[in-house]
Amino acid sequence: MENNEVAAIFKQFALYGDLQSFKAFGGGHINSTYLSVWNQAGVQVRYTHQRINKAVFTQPEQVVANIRQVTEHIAAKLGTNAGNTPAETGIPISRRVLQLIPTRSGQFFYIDPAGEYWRTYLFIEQASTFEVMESPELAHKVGVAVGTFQHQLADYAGAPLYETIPDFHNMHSRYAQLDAAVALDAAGRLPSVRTELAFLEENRARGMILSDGLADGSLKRGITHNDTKLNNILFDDATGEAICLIDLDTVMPGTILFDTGDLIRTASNTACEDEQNLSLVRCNREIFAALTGGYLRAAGGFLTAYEKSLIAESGRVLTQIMAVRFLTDYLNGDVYYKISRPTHNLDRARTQIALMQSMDSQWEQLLRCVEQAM
Ligand code: ADP
Ligand code: GN1
Ligand code: MG
Repeated sequence: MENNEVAAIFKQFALYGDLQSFKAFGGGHINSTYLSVWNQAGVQVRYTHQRINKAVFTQPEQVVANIRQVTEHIAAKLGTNAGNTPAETGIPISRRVLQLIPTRSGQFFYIDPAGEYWRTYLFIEQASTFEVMESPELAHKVGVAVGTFQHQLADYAGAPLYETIPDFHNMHSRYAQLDAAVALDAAGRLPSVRTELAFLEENRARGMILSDGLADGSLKRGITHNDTKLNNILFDDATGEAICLIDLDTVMPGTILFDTGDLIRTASNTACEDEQNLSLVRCNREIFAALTGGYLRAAGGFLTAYEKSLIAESGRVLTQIMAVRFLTDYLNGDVYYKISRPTHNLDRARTQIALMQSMDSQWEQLLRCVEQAM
Protein backbone atom coordinates (compact mmCIF):
# COMPACT_ATOMS: atom_id res chain seq x y z
CA MET A 1 0.00 0.00 0.00
CA GLU A 2 1.26 3.49 -0.89
CA ASN A 3 1.95 5.91 1.98
CA ASN A 4 -0.58 8.44 0.69
CA GLU A 5 -3.27 5.75 0.64
CA VAL A 6 -2.52 4.84 4.25
CA ALA A 7 -2.53 8.50 5.28
CA ALA A 8 -5.89 9.00 3.56
CA ILE A 9 -7.33 6.18 5.67
CA PHE A 10 -6.10 7.65 8.95
CA LYS A 11 -7.65 10.99 7.99
CA GLN A 12 -11.10 9.39 7.86
CA PHE A 13 -11.08 9.23 11.66
CA ALA A 14 -12.08 12.20 13.79
CA LEU A 15 -8.48 13.22 14.43
CA TYR A 16 -7.51 16.85 14.22
CA GLY A 17 -4.32 18.67 13.34
CA ASP A 18 -1.54 17.72 10.92
CA LEU A 19 -0.57 14.14 10.27
CA GLN A 20 3.23 14.23 10.65
CA SER A 21 4.32 10.64 10.20
CA PHE A 22 3.35 7.02 10.72
CA LYS A 23 5.00 3.62 10.82
CA ALA A 24 4.13 -0.06 11.12
CA PHE A 25 4.17 -1.15 14.74
CA GLY A 26 3.85 -4.26 16.93
CA GLY A 27 4.47 -7.90 16.17
CA GLY A 28 1.15 -9.73 16.41
CA HIS A 29 0.37 -12.81 14.34
CA ILE A 30 -2.94 -11.56 12.88
CA ASN A 31 -3.66 -7.85 12.36
CA SER A 32 -1.50 -5.02 10.96
CA THR A 33 -0.87 -2.18 13.41
CA TYR A 34 0.34 1.36 12.69
CA LEU A 35 1.33 4.25 14.91
CA SER A 36 0.65 7.78 13.66
CA VAL A 37 1.96 11.09 14.95
CA TRP A 38 -0.13 14.26 14.71
CA ASN A 39 0.65 17.85 15.50
CA GLN A 40 -2.38 19.36 17.18
CA ALA A 41 -1.68 23.08 17.36
CA GLY A 42 1.79 22.50 18.71
CA VAL A 43 1.19 19.39 20.81
CA GLN A 44 2.26 15.98 19.56
CA VAL A 45 -0.41 13.29 19.87
CA ARG A 46 -0.19 9.67 18.72
CA TYR A 47 -2.80 7.10 17.68
CA THR A 48 -2.88 3.39 16.98
CA HIS A 49 -4.56 2.20 13.78
CA GLN A 50 -5.24 -1.39 12.91
CA ARG A 51 -6.34 -3.12 9.77
CA ILE A 52 -8.52 -6.03 10.83
CA ASN A 53 -7.55 -9.34 9.25
CA LYS A 54 -10.66 -10.26 7.26
CA ALA A 55 -9.54 -13.81 6.60
CA VAL A 56 -9.59 -14.40 10.36
CA PHE A 57 -12.45 -12.09 11.37
CA THR A 58 -15.01 -12.52 8.62
CA GLN A 59 -17.43 -10.03 10.25
CA PRO A 60 -15.16 -7.14 11.27
CA GLU A 61 -18.09 -4.89 12.20
CA GLN A 62 -19.04 -7.45 14.87
CA VAL A 63 -15.49 -7.40 16.21
CA VAL A 64 -15.68 -3.64 16.62
CA ALA A 65 -19.17 -3.84 18.14
CA ASN A 66 -17.88 -6.29 20.79
CA ILE A 67 -14.94 -4.04 21.56
CA ARG A 68 -17.22 -1.05 21.99
CA GLN A 69 -19.48 -2.92 24.41
CA VAL A 70 -16.60 -4.13 26.51
CA THR A 71 -14.56 -0.92 26.59
CA GLU A 72 -17.59 1.21 27.38
CA HIS A 73 -18.59 -1.12 30.21
CA ILE A 74 -15.11 -1.00 31.71
CA ALA A 75 -14.76 2.76 31.27
CA ALA A 76 -18.14 3.35 32.95
CA LYS A 77 -17.10 1.12 35.81
CA LEU A 78 -13.77 2.85 36.24
CA GLY A 79 -15.63 6.16 36.20
CA THR A 80 -17.62 5.17 39.25
CA ASN A 81 -14.51 3.77 40.96
CA ALA A 82 -16.35 0.47 41.42
CA GLY A 83 -13.86 -2.35 41.66
CA ASN A 84 -10.84 -0.07 41.61
CA THR A 85 -8.00 -0.76 43.98
CA PRO A 86 -6.63 2.35 45.75
CA ALA A 87 -3.48 2.14 43.61
CA GLU A 88 -5.54 2.25 40.44
CA THR A 89 -7.74 5.21 41.19
CA GLY A 90 -5.06 7.78 40.39
CA ILE A 91 -4.53 6.50 36.83
CA PRO A 92 -6.60 8.19 34.10
CA ILE A 93 -9.30 6.00 32.59
CA SER A 94 -7.90 6.62 29.10
CA ARG A 95 -4.74 4.74 30.17
CA ARG A 96 -6.63 1.84 31.70
CA VAL A 97 -9.01 0.84 28.95
CA LEU A 98 -8.67 1.09 25.17
CA GLN A 99 -10.61 3.96 23.70
CA LEU A 100 -11.94 3.69 20.14
CA ILE A 101 -11.95 6.86 18.02
CA PRO A 102 -14.92 7.25 15.63
CA THR A 103 -14.68 8.19 11.99
CA ARG A 104 -15.85 11.60 10.82
CA SER A 105 -19.20 10.02 9.99
CA GLY A 106 -19.53 8.58 13.50
CA GLN A 107 -18.76 4.91 12.92
CA PHE A 108 -16.14 3.06 14.90
CA PHE A 109 -14.54 1.48 11.83
CA TYR A 110 -13.69 2.67 8.34
CA ILE A 111 -13.90 0.57 5.18
CA ASP A 112 -11.18 1.63 2.74
CA PRO A 113 -11.57 1.62 -1.07
CA ALA A 114 -10.18 -1.93 -1.19
CA GLY A 115 -12.83 -3.13 1.27
CA GLU A 116 -10.42 -3.43 4.24
CA TYR A 117 -11.67 -2.56 7.73
CA TRP A 118 -9.71 -0.15 9.93
CA ARG A 119 -10.12 1.11 13.48
CA THR A 120 -8.30 3.66 15.58
CA TYR A 121 -7.47 3.87 19.29
CA LEU A 122 -5.90 6.46 21.50
CA PHE A 123 -2.24 5.48 21.79
CA ILE A 124 -1.41 4.83 25.43
CA GLU A 125 1.84 6.75 25.91
CA GLN A 126 4.78 5.74 28.06
CA ALA A 127 3.68 2.16 28.37
CA SER A 128 5.28 -1.07 27.16
CA THR A 129 4.62 -4.75 26.78
CA PHE A 130 6.84 -7.71 27.70
CA GLU A 131 7.50 -10.53 25.26
CA VAL A 132 8.78 -12.93 27.90
CA MET A 133 8.27 -13.23 31.62
CA GLU A 134 11.11 -11.76 33.62
CA SER A 135 10.41 -12.15 37.32
CA PRO A 136 7.93 -13.30 39.98
CA GLU A 137 7.15 -9.62 40.69
CA LEU A 138 6.09 -9.12 37.08
CA ALA A 139 4.13 -12.39 37.21
CA HIS A 140 2.18 -11.21 40.24
CA LYS A 141 1.24 -8.00 38.41
CA VAL A 142 0.01 -9.77 35.28
CA GLY A 143 -2.01 -12.17 37.42
CA VAL A 144 -3.71 -9.20 39.08
CA ALA A 145 -4.26 -7.55 35.67
CA VAL A 146 -6.10 -10.51 34.17
CA GLY A 147 -8.09 -11.14 37.36
CA THR A 148 -9.06 -7.46 37.41
CA PHE A 149 -10.21 -7.55 33.78
CA GLN A 150 -12.41 -10.56 34.60
CA HIS A 151 -13.73 -8.75 37.65
CA GLN A 152 -14.57 -5.65 35.61
CA LEU A 153 -16.62 -7.76 33.22
CA ALA A 154 -18.17 -10.18 35.70
CA ASP A 155 -21.33 -8.03 35.99
CA TYR A 156 -21.62 -7.17 32.30
CA ALA A 157 -25.31 -7.08 31.44
CA GLY A 158 -25.27 -5.31 28.07
CA ALA A 159 -26.09 -6.72 24.64
CA PRO A 160 -24.78 -10.26 24.16
CA LEU A 161 -21.41 -10.27 22.44
CA TYR A 162 -21.07 -11.76 18.96
CA GLU A 163 -19.15 -15.00 18.60
CA THR A 164 -16.83 -13.46 16.03
CA ILE A 165 -14.80 -16.64 15.50
CA PRO A 166 -17.15 -19.55 16.14
CA ASP A 167 -15.71 -22.29 18.37
CA PHE A 168 -12.54 -20.28 18.87
CA HIS A 169 -11.47 -22.19 21.99
CA ASN A 170 -13.51 -25.32 21.38
CA MET A 171 -11.03 -28.18 21.66
CA HIS A 172 -13.32 -30.56 19.76
CA SER A 173 -13.30 -28.24 16.72
CA ARG A 174 -9.57 -27.62 17.00
CA TYR A 175 -8.86 -31.37 16.99
CA ALA A 176 -11.27 -31.79 14.07
CA GLN A 177 -9.23 -29.17 12.19
CA LEU A 178 -6.02 -31.01 13.06
CA ASP A 179 -7.52 -34.32 11.90
CA ALA A 180 -8.51 -32.70 8.60
CA ALA A 181 -5.03 -31.23 8.16
CA VAL A 182 -3.48 -34.66 8.79
CA ALA A 183 -5.83 -36.31 6.29
CA LEU A 184 -5.04 -33.70 3.63
CA ASP A 185 -1.34 -33.24 4.36
CA ALA A 186 -1.47 -30.24 2.02
CA ALA A 187 2.19 -29.29 2.44
CA GLY A 188 3.59 -32.85 2.55
CA ARG A 189 4.87 -32.28 6.09
CA LEU A 190 3.16 -35.18 7.85
CA PRO A 191 6.21 -37.48 8.12
CA SER A 192 8.11 -34.80 10.09
CA VAL A 193 5.49 -34.36 12.82
CA ARG A 194 4.74 -37.94 13.92
CA THR A 195 6.12 -37.45 17.46
CA GLU A 196 4.10 -34.26 18.01
CA LEU A 197 0.93 -35.89 16.68
CA ALA A 198 1.39 -38.90 18.97
CA PHE A 199 1.68 -36.63 22.00
CA LEU A 200 -1.41 -34.65 21.03
CA GLU A 201 -3.32 -37.87 20.42
CA GLU A 202 -2.48 -39.16 23.93
CA ASN A 203 -3.81 -35.90 25.36
CA ARG A 204 -6.90 -35.53 23.22
CA ALA A 205 -9.51 -36.66 25.77
CA ARG A 206 -8.01 -34.77 28.70
CA GLY A 207 -7.98 -31.53 26.72
CA MET A 208 -11.76 -31.46 26.31
CA ILE A 209 -12.54 -30.53 29.92
CA LEU A 210 -13.22 -26.80 29.42
CA SER A 211 -15.20 -27.24 26.20
CA ASP A 212 -17.26 -30.02 27.76
CA GLY A 213 -17.79 -27.96 30.91
CA LEU A 214 -19.28 -25.13 28.85
CA ALA A 215 -21.46 -27.57 26.94
CA ASP A 216 -22.85 -29.34 30.03
CA GLY A 217 -23.22 -26.16 32.07
CA SER A 218 -20.69 -27.02 34.79
CA LEU A 219 -18.70 -23.98 33.66
CA LYS A 220 -20.56 -20.72 33.32
CA ARG A 221 -20.46 -18.60 30.18
CA GLY A 222 -19.10 -15.12 30.75
CA ILE A 223 -17.08 -12.67 28.71
CA THR A 224 -13.58 -13.67 27.82
CA HIS A 225 -10.73 -11.77 26.23
CA ASN A 226 -9.48 -14.99 24.60
CA ASP A 227 -5.96 -13.72 23.96
CA THR A 228 -4.50 -12.90 27.37
CA LYS A 229 -0.94 -13.30 26.17
CA LEU A 230 1.70 -11.55 28.21
CA ASN A 231 2.36 -9.15 25.32
CA ASN A 232 -1.25 -7.98 25.36
CA ILE A 233 -0.83 -6.34 28.77
CA LEU A 234 0.44 -2.76 28.86
CA PHE A 235 2.70 -1.65 31.72
CA ASP A 236 3.21 1.93 32.80
CA ASP A 237 6.85 2.88 32.13
CA ALA A 238 7.00 5.19 35.16
CA THR A 239 5.44 2.98 37.82
CA GLY A 240 5.95 -0.49 36.31
CA GLU A 241 2.30 -1.30 37.04
CA ALA A 242 0.12 -3.29 34.63
CA ILE A 243 -2.46 -0.76 33.49
CA CYS A 244 -4.41 -2.04 30.51
CA LEU A 245 -5.35 -5.18 28.61
CA ILE A 246 -5.14 -4.54 24.88
CA ASP A 247 -5.83 -6.57 21.72
CA LEU A 248 -9.54 -6.96 22.31
CA ASP A 249 -10.42 -8.48 18.92
CA THR A 250 -11.37 -11.82 20.36
CA VAL A 251 -13.57 -10.68 23.25
CA MET A 252 -16.42 -13.15 23.07
CA PRO A 253 -18.62 -15.32 25.24
CA GLY A 254 -16.70 -18.16 26.91
CA THR A 255 -15.42 -19.49 30.22
CA ILE A 256 -13.06 -17.11 31.99
CA LEU A 257 -10.73 -20.09 32.41
CA PHE A 258 -9.75 -19.57 28.76
CA ASP A 259 -8.09 -16.35 29.89
CA THR A 260 -6.65 -17.77 33.08
CA GLY A 261 -5.19 -20.60 30.99
CA ASP A 262 -3.70 -18.41 28.27
CA LEU A 263 -2.13 -16.26 30.95
CA ILE A 264 -0.49 -19.33 32.50
CA ARG A 265 0.60 -20.55 29.05
CA THR A 266 2.37 -17.32 28.13
CA ALA A 267 3.49 -16.00 31.50
CA SER A 268 4.72 -19.06 33.41
CA ASN A 269 7.28 -19.83 30.72
CA THR A 270 10.42 -17.68 30.59
CA ALA A 271 11.22 -18.62 26.98
CA CYS A 272 9.66 -17.22 23.79
CA GLU A 273 6.64 -18.84 22.17
CA ASP A 274 8.83 -19.71 19.17
CA GLU A 275 12.04 -20.67 21.03
CA GLN A 276 13.99 -23.26 19.04
CA ASN A 277 16.10 -24.46 21.96
CA LEU A 278 13.47 -26.51 23.77
CA SER A 279 15.66 -26.99 26.82
CA LEU A 280 14.88 -23.35 27.66
CA VAL A 281 11.12 -23.92 27.65
CA ARG A 282 9.65 -24.72 31.03
CA CYS A 283 6.91 -23.81 33.45
CA ASN A 284 8.82 -21.92 36.14
CA ARG A 285 7.22 -22.83 39.47
CA GLU A 286 8.20 -19.70 41.35
CA ILE A 287 6.68 -17.61 38.58
CA PHE A 288 3.62 -19.85 38.36
CA ALA A 289 3.06 -19.36 42.10
CA ALA A 290 3.37 -15.57 41.83
CA LEU A 291 1.09 -15.52 38.80
CA THR A 292 -1.68 -17.56 40.37
CA GLY A 293 -1.25 -15.65 43.63
CA GLY A 294 -1.81 -12.32 41.86
CA TYR A 295 -4.64 -13.76 39.81
CA LEU A 296 -6.49 -15.14 42.81
CA ARG A 297 -6.02 -11.90 44.71
CA ALA A 298 -8.11 -10.17 42.04
CA ALA A 299 -10.38 -13.03 40.96
CA GLY A 300 -10.65 -15.24 44.06
CA GLY A 301 -13.82 -13.50 45.16
CA PHE A 302 -15.97 -14.41 42.18
CA LEU A 303 -14.62 -17.75 40.90
CA THR A 304 -16.70 -20.83 41.63
CA ALA A 305 -15.11 -23.72 43.53
CA TYR A 306 -15.07 -25.75 40.30
CA GLU A 307 -13.36 -22.94 38.39
CA LYS A 308 -10.75 -22.65 41.14
CA SER A 309 -10.09 -26.39 40.97
CA LEU A 310 -9.31 -26.05 37.25
CA ILE A 311 -6.82 -23.17 37.35
CA ALA A 312 -3.71 -25.26 36.71
CA GLU A 313 -5.61 -27.48 34.28
CA SER A 314 -6.70 -24.42 32.29
CA GLY A 315 -3.04 -23.52 31.73
CA ARG A 316 -2.40 -27.01 30.41
CA VAL A 317 -5.51 -26.95 28.19
CA LEU A 318 -4.72 -23.57 26.62
CA THR A 319 -1.15 -24.68 25.96
CA GLN A 320 -2.54 -27.79 24.31
CA ILE A 321 -5.00 -25.88 22.15
CA MET A 322 -2.18 -23.68 20.86
CA ALA A 323 -0.05 -26.77 20.14
CA VAL A 324 -2.96 -28.16 18.12
CA ARG A 325 -3.53 -24.87 16.28
CA PHE A 326 0.14 -24.23 15.43
CA LEU A 327 0.63 -27.82 14.24
CA THR A 328 -2.55 -27.63 12.16
CA ASP A 329 -1.28 -24.48 10.48
CA TYR A 330 2.11 -26.08 9.86
CA LEU A 331 0.43 -29.05 8.18
CA ASN A 332 -1.81 -26.74 6.16
CA GLY A 333 1.23 -24.91 4.79
CA ASP A 334 1.14 -21.81 7.07
CA VAL A 335 -2.09 -20.25 5.95
CA TYR A 336 -3.19 -18.65 9.25
CA TYR A 337 -0.37 -17.26 11.42
CA LYS A 338 2.23 -14.85 10.10
CA ILE A 339 5.58 -16.68 9.91
CA SER A 340 9.15 -15.54 9.41
CA ARG A 341 10.82 -18.92 8.76
CA PRO A 342 9.56 -22.16 7.17
CA THR A 343 9.46 -24.12 10.44
CA HIS A 344 8.01 -21.25 12.48
CA ASN A 345 4.68 -22.92 13.20
CA LEU A 346 6.35 -26.24 13.94
CA ASP A 347 8.71 -24.51 16.38
CA ARG A 348 5.72 -22.87 18.05
CA ALA A 349 3.88 -26.20 18.31
CA ARG A 350 6.98 -27.80 19.83
CA THR A 351 7.37 -25.13 22.51
CA GLN A 352 3.76 -25.69 23.52
CA ILE A 353 4.30 -29.43 23.82
CA ALA A 354 7.52 -28.87 25.77
CA LEU A 355 5.63 -26.57 28.12
CA MET A 356 2.93 -29.18 28.68
CA GLN A 357 5.59 -31.79 29.41
CA SER A 358 7.25 -29.44 31.86
CA MET A 359 3.91 -28.89 33.61
CA ASP A 360 3.37 -32.64 33.77
CA SER A 361 6.77 -33.26 35.35
CA GLN A 362 5.77 -31.07 38.33
CA TRP A 363 2.00 -31.38 38.27
CA GLU A 364 1.44 -32.10 41.99
CA GLN A 365 3.57 -29.11 42.95
CA LEU A 366 1.63 -26.85 40.59
CA LEU A 367 -1.64 -27.93 42.17
CA ARG A 368 -0.16 -27.20 45.60
CA CYS A 369 0.90 -23.71 44.46
CA VAL A 370 -2.71 -22.94 43.53
CA GLU A 371 -4.01 -24.33 46.82
CA GLN A 372 -1.55 -22.22 48.76
CA ALA A 373 -2.54 -19.12 46.80
CA MET A 374 -6.17 -19.76 47.75
P1 ADP B 1 -1.88 -7.92 17.46
O1 ADP B 1 -3.24 -8.51 17.30
O2 ADP B 1 -1.18 -7.83 16.17
O3 ADP B 1 -1.10 -8.60 18.54
P2 ADP B 1 -2.16 -5.63 19.28
O4 ADP B 1 -3.50 -5.00 19.38
O5 ADP B 1 -1.71 -6.49 20.40
O6 ADP B 1 -2.09 -6.40 17.87
O7 ADP B 1 -1.10 -4.46 19.04
C1 ADP B 1 0.25 -4.71 18.74
C2 ADP B 1 1.17 -3.90 19.65
O8 ADP B 1 0.91 -2.50 19.49
C3 ADP B 1 0.96 -4.15 21.14
O9 ADP B 1 1.74 -5.21 21.61
C4 ADP B 1 1.34 -2.83 21.77
O10 ADP B 1 2.75 -2.78 21.95
C5 ADP B 1 0.98 -1.81 20.73
N1 ADP B 1 -0.34 -1.19 20.96
C6 ADP B 1 -1.52 -1.56 20.41
N2 ADP B 1 -2.51 -0.74 20.81
C7 ADP B 1 -1.95 0.18 21.60
C8 ADP B 1 -2.44 1.33 22.30
N3 ADP B 1 -3.73 1.70 22.22
N4 ADP B 1 -1.58 2.06 23.02
C9 ADP B 1 -0.28 1.72 23.09
N5 ADP B 1 0.26 0.66 22.44
C10 ADP B 1 -0.56 -0.09 21.71
C1 GN1 C 1 -2.83 -14.88 17.82
O1 GN1 C 1 -2.97 -11.65 17.25
P1 GN1 C 1 -2.16 -12.30 18.30
O2 GN1 C 1 -0.76 -12.57 17.89
O3 GN1 C 1 -2.27 -11.58 19.63
C2 GN1 C 1 -4.15 -15.67 17.95
C3 GN1 C 1 -4.32 -16.16 19.38
C4 GN1 C 1 -3.12 -17.00 19.77
C5 GN1 C 1 -1.84 -16.21 19.56
C6 GN1 C 1 -0.64 -17.08 19.81
C7 GN1 C 1 -7.27 -14.31 16.39
O4 GN1 C 1 -2.90 -13.72 18.61
O5 GN1 C 1 -5.47 -16.97 19.47
O6 GN1 C 1 -3.21 -17.39 21.12
O7 GN1 C 1 -1.75 -15.70 18.21
N1 GN1 C 1 -5.27 -14.84 17.58
C8 GN1 C 1 -6.20 -15.26 16.73
O8 GN1 C 1 0.51 -16.31 19.91
O9 GN1 C 1 -6.18 -16.38 16.22
MG1 MG D 1 -1.30 -8.55 20.57
